Parts: sequence; structure tokens; C-alpha cells
Amino acid sequence: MTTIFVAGCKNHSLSVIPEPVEFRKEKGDFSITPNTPVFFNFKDSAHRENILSVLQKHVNDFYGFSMGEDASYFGSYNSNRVPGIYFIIDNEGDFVPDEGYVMDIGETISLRATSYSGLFYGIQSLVQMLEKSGESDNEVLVPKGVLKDYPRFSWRGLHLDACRHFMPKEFVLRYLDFMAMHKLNTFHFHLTEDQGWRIEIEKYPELTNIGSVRRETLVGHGRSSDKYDGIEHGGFYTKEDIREIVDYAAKRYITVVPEIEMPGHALAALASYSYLGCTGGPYDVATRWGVFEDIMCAGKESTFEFVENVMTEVMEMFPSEYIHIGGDEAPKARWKECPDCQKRILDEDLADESQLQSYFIKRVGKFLTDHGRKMIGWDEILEGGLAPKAAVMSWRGETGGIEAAKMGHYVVMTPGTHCYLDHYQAEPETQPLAIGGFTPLEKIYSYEPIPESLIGFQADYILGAQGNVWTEYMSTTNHVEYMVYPRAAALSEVVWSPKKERDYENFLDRLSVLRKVYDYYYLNYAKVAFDE
Ligand code: TNX
Repeated sequence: MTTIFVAGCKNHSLSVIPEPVEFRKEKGDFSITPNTPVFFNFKDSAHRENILSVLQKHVNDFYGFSMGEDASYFGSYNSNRVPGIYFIIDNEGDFVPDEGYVMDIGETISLRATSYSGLFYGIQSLVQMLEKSGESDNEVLVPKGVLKDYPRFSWRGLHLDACRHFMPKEFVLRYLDFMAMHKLNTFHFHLTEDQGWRIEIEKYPELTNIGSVRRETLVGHGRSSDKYDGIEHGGFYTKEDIREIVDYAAKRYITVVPEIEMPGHALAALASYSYLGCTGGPYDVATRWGVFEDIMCAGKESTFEFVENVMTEVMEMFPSEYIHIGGDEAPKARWKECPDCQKRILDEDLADESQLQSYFIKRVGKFLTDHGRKMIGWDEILEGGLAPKAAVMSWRGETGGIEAAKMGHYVVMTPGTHCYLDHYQAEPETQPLAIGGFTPLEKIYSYEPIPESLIGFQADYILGAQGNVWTEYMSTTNHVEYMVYPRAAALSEVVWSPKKERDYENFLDRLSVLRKVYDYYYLNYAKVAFDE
């Protein structure tokens, strides 16, 4: 039997995205048929279903047969085995890092992990390895070998702005499916904005009665246009919708991190409850893009009461460790004129409005930590002093992230230069209108989340990276898919695969295989990287 170590070799036959850490190929194939037995060494039926259903659905969709229907329990994976597929949770020793797996494909397939998510990722790799057999319709082959795989980063994020344009629940679920396929594990759900409040909060019904609808929407680019479409735009997620989304994500081992923006990007909230602003309004839900001077008042106690009540309901809906509080782009013009804000500055002995922003964020951060959660915010939350334990999402380049990591705060890298999926991916003249920027597939593929200036343990504060999908210029779900894929596939390799394995040409080869799956599910991915 020939044994080839394929790790580091670029022309092997294993076509999996994101590229696995190590594959030792052996000769021959394992055959999966309708009669291949499936065994688990654990009894939790929900996790069994989460994991096995990936294989069953794939085999059904692509090869047209059912399998694994009478999966059964087996006590010890060392006992005499009949050939089959074995799913094994193994807590003895740390043979693979968290979320990782070892898959031994020989006379039998044994997939071992220390966590259910590890098994889930193993099966995601397995389905990409399947090939049709020439022999029989009801047979699919997997190349024999040993695969050892685990993620480089724990935060493998994709964001979605459901505010600038409302994204129907069904689309959000589909978004999660594609994330899972790429082993992305953190869904950053941007739920409140100037242009729309998208989540039901029982205590404040006007947030969705009033705040979820805007009168009309700007047509053309925000820099140059003054034309509006005259069409009302609205939508929001009920608590029931949110529960469904969170649950659907959990079945795919994805954490949903909700973002409730404050003190800026909050016009929809101000339009709903005008006491939240400094001037008392009246305010309207925004109909154009950009940054607005009306933000939440940091002087009045009623603002904090509102925020805490909203956060209480948000924490009930989202079990995530982190809650995102926004914190970006909050102009200080109103605070400078507001007697309540100025009084707060005096009372709290703050130097200026930027420290007042820091006071605001720290106070909300404390509320979250008092309730067992952690706060994450955009890099502006560094200004005027960072709240204890707060994590930073570095979007205005990497500077904020570097500063935070050096101070011992956790960081998610999302620099506009490489991680903004709302930017153009090809020459603007050839593309639908976008906000600007230029981030072709190869550029995001080349992204390195750990800046060189972070040395030693400082680098450990980089949790990972994330692609951001701001939807000012994406009014349809089709357009969102066009902007996100295949760039999110490139991102998945940035956050999962070993740095040394990254090779763009090889990635493109593997992508040309994975796109058949995209095609099957009618994913509207961009073809520009394929020279079409
Ligand atoms: C900046 S990224 C914003 C968003 C916009 C985005 C457009 C960030 C924290 N704030 O409100 O949608 O640019 O690229």
C-alpha cells in the first residue's frame, strides 16, 4: 500500500474548502451505499441528527439515495467492528484541538472528535470528498486515508446587515446553511440602524411599529444622489423568528451574536421613542445612507433604562457569550449642545464628549458583564478608554485591533481593506452599484488576521476574522449572495486553514469543484473569479 503525505503538497486529489490541516492518503476507496450502517457512541438524538443529516441530505440531493436510516448506538469503539460509518465523541486525551476531528477512512470510516461541532465539521469535509461510483447508481465513494483537521481561529465570522435592507427569515436560514458548509461558526446579526429597527422588543412596541418602516429609500449612490424611490420599506423579526434562527444556527454549531447599535446609528429607535435623543425630536427613520448627528442622549437616565430593558430581552433571545453594542460612528455635535450630556460630563468628571462615549459604553458593558455576558463593539469603543473585558472588532484597518490586543483585550479582525464584502470585487464599471472599495477574491484570500506587530502571546488575543456585509446597496437576497460568495469561501480558508497551506491557485481549483454544490442549490455567487 502506498502512503503519501499530502499535507503541503498542492496537487493532491482532496478537494475540500476550507483546506484541511493534514491528509494522509491511502490507496482505494470506501463505498457508501443505502446499506452502509451508521453507529454513534453517544445517545443524544439531537446531535446525532445535526451531524448525520448533513451526509444524508448530501447523498440524497446529489446521488439520489437514502442511507443511515437505522443508525445505532455502540458502546466502545475499540470493539470488533462491522464496516460502517462510526461517529465517536472521544474525551480521552487531546488528540485534536477544539472543533477539530480525525477521520480515518479505511475498511470502515471512523470520525472522532472531542466535541459535536468537530463531528459536524468532519462530516462537512466528508461530503465534499464524495465521488460518484462508476459501478452503481446507489453507491458513492470516499478516498481512503486519514484526515486530521482543526480550525486556526475560534471566531470565524460572517456578518449580515438586515437593517439597510430587511432580509427575510428564510434567507437568513439559508445564509446559515452556507456558513456551515464553510465551517464558519459566528453569525454577526446586525439588527438595529438609522434606517430600520428589525427585532421585536416586547417592552417597546413602537420600535417595530414605527422604527421598522422607512418612508422611502435613496436611489443611486449616497455620495451623489438626491433621488428617492417613494416606496415604503420595512420588516422585522418577531421573537418567534429570532428563536427559530438561533435554534437553526445552533443545529449547525453556529453562534448568533446580535448587534444592537448605540449610541449612534440609532435614528430608528429615536423615531420610535423621541425621548432617547438629546433634542426630543421629532425624528424620522432614515431614508438615505451615512452618519447622522442625532444619536442617543448620554445624559438622561431614561436612555440607560431603555438600553438595559432592551438588552434584557436581547439576552433572553440570544444565548451568545458576546453581545455586540455597535459603538461606531457617533458624532458628538448633539452632546456638545445638550444640557443633560454636559451635566453628565461634569458630574462624572469626564474630560470631554469622547469620554462621555466611553462612559456610555462602559456602563452598558457593565450591565452585560453583571448578567454573565461579554461586550464586543466596533473599534471606536477604544476612544476615551476601553471597558473592562470588552472585545474589539477592528474595522478601520487593524490599528484598533492591535492597540486592544496589546492591552490584553480580545479582538476580531474585520478591516475594511480586506474583509468588507460590500466592496467591489471587480472593476466597478462591470459591476452592480456598490458602496466603493475594491476587494477581489484574491485580496480577501491573502488576508492574514495576525498583524506582524503583535508578538508572542499578544497574538493569542486575536480571536479570528469576519466578513462584513453592509446592505445599503444590496436590496435583494440574490444580490447579497452575489457579493458574499465566493469571497466568504476565501475567508473560510483564512480563518480555518494553516497559514502555510494557503495557495490561491490551488484554492481556485478546489473552488471549481465546490461551485457545483453552489450551482445545485442555486447560490447566486459571483463568477468574476472564474473568468466568465
Ligand atoms: C461603516 S463598519 C459602517 C457601516 C456602513 C459601512 C459601509 C461600521 C462599523 N460602520 O454603518 O454600513 O461602513 O461599508
